[in-house]
Amino acid sequence: MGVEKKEKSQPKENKVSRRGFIAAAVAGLAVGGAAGFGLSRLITPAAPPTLRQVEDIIKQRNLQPAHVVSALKTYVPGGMPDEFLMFSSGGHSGQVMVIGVPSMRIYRIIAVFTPEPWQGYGYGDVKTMKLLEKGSNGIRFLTCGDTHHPEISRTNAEYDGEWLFIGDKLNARKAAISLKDFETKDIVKLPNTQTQHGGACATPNTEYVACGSQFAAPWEPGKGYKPGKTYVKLTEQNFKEYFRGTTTFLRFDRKRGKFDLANSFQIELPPYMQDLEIAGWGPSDGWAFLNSINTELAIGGVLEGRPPLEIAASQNDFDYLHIINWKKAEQVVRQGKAKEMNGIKVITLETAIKEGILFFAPEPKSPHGCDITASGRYIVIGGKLEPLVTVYDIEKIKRAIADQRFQGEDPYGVPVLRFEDVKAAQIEVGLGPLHDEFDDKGHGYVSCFISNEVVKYTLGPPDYTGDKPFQVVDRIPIHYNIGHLATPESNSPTPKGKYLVALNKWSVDRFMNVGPLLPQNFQLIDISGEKMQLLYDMPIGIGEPHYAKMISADKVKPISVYELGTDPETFQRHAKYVEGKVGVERRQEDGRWVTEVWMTEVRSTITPDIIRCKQGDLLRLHITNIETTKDATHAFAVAEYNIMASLEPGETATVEFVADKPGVYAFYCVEFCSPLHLEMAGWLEVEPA
Ligand code: CUK
Ligand code: CUA
Repeated sequence: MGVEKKEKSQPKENKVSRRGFIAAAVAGLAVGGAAGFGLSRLITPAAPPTLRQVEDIIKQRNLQPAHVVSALKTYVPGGMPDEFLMFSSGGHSGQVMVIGVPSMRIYRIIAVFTPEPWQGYGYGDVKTMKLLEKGSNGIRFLTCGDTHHPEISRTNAEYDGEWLFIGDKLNARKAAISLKDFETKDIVKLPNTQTQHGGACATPNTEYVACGSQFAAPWEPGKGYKPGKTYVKLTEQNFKEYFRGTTTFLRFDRKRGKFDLANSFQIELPPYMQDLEIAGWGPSDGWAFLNSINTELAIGGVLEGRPPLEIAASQNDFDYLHIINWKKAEQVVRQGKAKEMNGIKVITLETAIKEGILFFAPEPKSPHGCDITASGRYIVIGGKLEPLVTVYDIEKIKRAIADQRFQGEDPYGVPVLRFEDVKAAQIEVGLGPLHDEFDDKGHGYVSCFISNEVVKYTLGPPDYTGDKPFQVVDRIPIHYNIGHLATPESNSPTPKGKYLVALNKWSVDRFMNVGPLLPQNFQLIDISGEKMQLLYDMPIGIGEPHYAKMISADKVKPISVYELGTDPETFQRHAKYVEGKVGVERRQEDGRWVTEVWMTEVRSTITPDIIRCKQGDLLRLHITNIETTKDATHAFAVAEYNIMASLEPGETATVEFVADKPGVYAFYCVEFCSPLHLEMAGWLEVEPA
């Protein structure tokens, strides 16, 4: 009675709204988000701040006018878009980061080579388990990677915003990520290759994604390299004779979102350390370029009386820029002149030389980076150990090759062009130049690791038509140890200029001390004017980014809700989705017991909420998130079983595991999706065998 009385004394609307609220929550709160926005509109906004108040804040916070300008140039209010999206490698986190520019906010971390529970990647969701398994090397299940160079799919050499590719240096793998839903769709292990560094670089219409190896792998002549099988005793002599590098041209099937090894090819390369690779357009269409280090063929061996690799690999004044005629290579493969090795057609070094596919040009000295200017005419290499940027001219390269003007051959018989014949310019920049990016006005920007700066220079015609080509025009200090840098749509025919992000390895004193392992530092620099201007320092605390690709945000057009029952791997209806079906079926399959369950998730119910099976059963759960509302993601996790799936609205996923331990285990939705999210749960009963 007392309770009733109390309730009666409450204001009437309150009672009604409370009941309505629960009813709406139970019914699924179909317009949860929208209702929230409605409420906020009822609150009277505060009066706009006066200039005086702004000045007070500047004083109180000890800011300089320059800080305020930076803040005004980078602040992006909630609800407003960033101008650019930057896809950054996550280094040895094995993932990819999606960052808005100029706000420098992280929007997504895409799971690629490393299991990631929030996305339900690698924790029982069959499609992600299979992806990681397929991308492994056949000798063990790989769960770490080292991502270096992202690439965006291209149409007529322009970034088209449909696909993102990234390589794993550690295990020579390549991944394709759809920018329709920002999920990894394929991973392949490159045959005959142990490690790769050449990036992912797409040919002008994404016919191929190319990538060179890094450390040469032991190689059986005519048979190639097989992980866990190929053994060659490591000696200096054997290294020369029986180790090989590769460059792989991976065919990519856009429709299926899969790499197609059967229609890919590979070129055997000498055991130099191949480095970054890029495929050209315009005058360099049909050609790919790859730099290299360790043409000394050193193997190290400090305890065996040889100098360390670091010293032995830095003796030569010149290493070799690899110049690859991939269009010709494609023809040679079609003519049947390639040899099948471990599931891919390989053009042997001998054939590559004979058919005029592979040429070298000297490049000083232990270089780094390999970039192409907007016109497609200049190939730009960072000097690393020389304070120089070397610019090659593809017109000169093509002419020298046509005239057969060579200075000789390398020890493997690869023709070497004369440096003077192919060089366009050398620009003295700063110490430790690594990578180059370009703007829309014919400037290059080079990262200088040792002198801690970004140096801006002019290119030559047709990229830059002013009267002082190939000259340094500006420099800006960075903090500290810059590796790559990124400008919007650089390394394509139409770079956009405006911003540059310096991807710095060290942050030292730029942020709060959060322990000896410090974040990397992304520094946003305004390049719209004559002088570069530092705008913002962004800590990166998840891994060591190498390269990043930045594109106009409006080129990327992701979906927000899947059609009901979609399998994100194919964007088709999931093979096991049956509209309206929920239930448990237990039966024998090839001599083992399988408990198969059709489940749905919707605010705030998991159906069925009790699943009973017997110990030893293979549990196969087909879970559909039947929401149609944007952002209404549910997740699914089972206690003690290491199972975690994420189900975006409309998605169907199959989760599989063996119910090997008896007991009663809670399962629940892990995304706080509704007021009754805590009630969105159930039980798995595993009856002892
Ligand atoms: S590399 Cu890391 S700084 Cu892998 Cu492109 Cu140059
Ligand atoms: Cu669905 Cu919490």
